[in-house]
Amino acid sequence: MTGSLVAAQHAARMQKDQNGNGAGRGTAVITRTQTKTKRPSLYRVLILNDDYTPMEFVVHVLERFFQKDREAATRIMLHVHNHGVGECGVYTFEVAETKVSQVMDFARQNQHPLQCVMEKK
Ligand code: TYC
Repeated sequence: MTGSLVAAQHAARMQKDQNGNGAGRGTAVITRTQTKTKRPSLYRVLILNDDYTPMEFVVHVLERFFQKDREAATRIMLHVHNHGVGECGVYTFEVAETKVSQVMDFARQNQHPLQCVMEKK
């Protein structure tokens, strides 16, 4: 066998397939069976201070919708009272949206002007 034929056969065996795999010809490779996972964007849910909503109502909101114990709820409420705004929790978009709606509906039902908003982290 000539040297050039041996070299051509070797080159054919080493040829990469269309997926860029170098295992040899006639191979098929599944490049990705699993869908690529992406971390979801996160959103802060915030409450705003006002002059009229009772402190006890805000503490109740934090316990009821944000699973805070009384101590944590009181700390957050006082932070908002003193600084104007504070974080209730961090959630994915749909959960944050639901929390905001629940708080706004509950405040309105009880005729308090409490405001709740979300912001992208
Ligand atoms: N500033 C209110 C008051 O003095 C209490 C309050 C706290 C209201 C937090 C809203 O998000 C709030 N009664």
